[in-house]
Amino acid sequence: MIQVIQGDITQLSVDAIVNAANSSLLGGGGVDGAIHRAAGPELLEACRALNGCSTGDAKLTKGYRLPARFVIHAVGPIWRGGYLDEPGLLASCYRRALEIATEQGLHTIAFPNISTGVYGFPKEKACEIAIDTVQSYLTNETTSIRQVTFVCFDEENYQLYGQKLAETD
Ligand code: AR6
Repeated sequence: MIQVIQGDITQLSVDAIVNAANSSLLGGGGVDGAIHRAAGPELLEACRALNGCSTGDAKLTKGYRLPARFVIHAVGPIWRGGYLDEPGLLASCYRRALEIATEQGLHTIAFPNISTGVYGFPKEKACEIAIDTVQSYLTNETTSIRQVTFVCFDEENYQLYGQKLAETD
């Protein structure tokens, strides 16, 4: 089951929230900053031990002070015009997050709108890639995941996700 809500992902009591991280995994602004503030300093310590993460990939930590049990740190691409495999890399980081959740036997996972903030990925295209990748994963793979929540912070993304999910229902 796929749902969309508008709000702050740090408040969610799900098995894992996904972070829109950068390849250093050492924190930043946007949703990454919010997650580190809410999780507490143990999260940064855990991230340091991971030695970074490639674009299009994801890595797991515990959730520490968050209501979520785990954080899956996914690194989306910086949009540079669309000719450097940005769509493929965005799909890849959604898929890697789902694979990690499956490896851990998790049931519920929440995603922010990866790459659509400071990384500048066009929102409509990112929304299509996110929904298509999640739908295809849930249809084609054996997984423990029962619920995927897209957490939109801004109104524009919330509208886009609502429309696209209504079309594909
Ligand atoms: N809950 C849910 N979504 C949020 C929240 C929140 N608390 N805060 C912001 N968003 P961004 P990126 C939305 O810029 O584009 C960081 O510095 C926001 O409205 O957080 O992948 C990292 O360290 C937007 O729709 O991530 C990287 O360096 C979405 O989250 C870089 O930014 C993603 O925006 C990653 O850039």
